[in-house]
Amino acid sequence: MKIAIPEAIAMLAACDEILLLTHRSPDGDTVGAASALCMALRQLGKTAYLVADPDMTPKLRPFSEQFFAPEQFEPRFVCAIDCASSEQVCAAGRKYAERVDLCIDHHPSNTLFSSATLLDADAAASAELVHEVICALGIPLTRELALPLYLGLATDSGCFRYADVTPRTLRYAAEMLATGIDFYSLNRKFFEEKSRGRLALEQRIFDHAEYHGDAVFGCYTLADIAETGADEDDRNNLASVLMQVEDIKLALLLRESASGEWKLSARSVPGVDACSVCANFGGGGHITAAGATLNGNFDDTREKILAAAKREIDLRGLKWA
Ligand SMILES: [Mn+2]
Repeated sequence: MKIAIPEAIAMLAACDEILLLTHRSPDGDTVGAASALCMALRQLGKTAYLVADPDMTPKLRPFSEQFFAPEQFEPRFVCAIDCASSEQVCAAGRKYAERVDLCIDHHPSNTLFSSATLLDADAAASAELVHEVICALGIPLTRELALPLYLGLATDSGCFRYADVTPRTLRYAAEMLATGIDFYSLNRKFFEEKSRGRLALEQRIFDHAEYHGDAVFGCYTLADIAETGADEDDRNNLASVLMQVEDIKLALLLRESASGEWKLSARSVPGVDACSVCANFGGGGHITAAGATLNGNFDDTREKILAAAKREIDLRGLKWA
């Protein structure tokens, strides 16, 4: 069932012993929005924790670790943040994924797996919705609350560059900046600095890149990861690097995972549907940023992806070569 802010507020005001679930392959939005909500709920005197995800990346740990639930914690209320489906809930929270009471999300592909869902696909980040929830709860926006919310807004919007940014996104960001957060350091850490491992991996992706007219296909393997020393953080949002290529409308990045599967990340300009490309393989996400998991050998997997990409490019009257 879809609900609006007032009902979400009523649910949060009435509940206690709360566990907040973040999604697998955690990003700044799921972590920032969940951490801010956790802080806000604690300010209301409630017991609230984040699921202790051991896969939390080093860059995101400083925002999340202090809220991790102790092992013996048994929640009475489960709230998923930025999770579009129960499968997306991180492994550490999987046992609660089928009993989620409230989901706060902005993915248009949300499966409404939660008892109640506060879904706004026009929000650039789940942090935008959590900001509204926190305000509606009557909690003043402090610097402590604003920093993780800003993390969510900034990371999901590519530092306010993506097409899903709205005046609302920037108004909320302005409110966050007004609290005196150190946005410069955060922006530098998340959007400017790259480790040497990241740069080496980006170089390999471009070394292997195949250009097909308005689309580009790139890939990297477990060997590339080992040889470049790129860690989990270094591998975040690599598909968007392919979108930096001039005139590219659709970028596809395939990576080998330790489980033997292939993970596809797709990015596109508005008007090209990266999500529908991924939907061919049971994936989903946003129209301009989506993902899917595939099985099979590399050559067959690559062929299937290129065929799906060509269909999308042809559908939009774009160039394939
Ligand atoms: Mn998000």
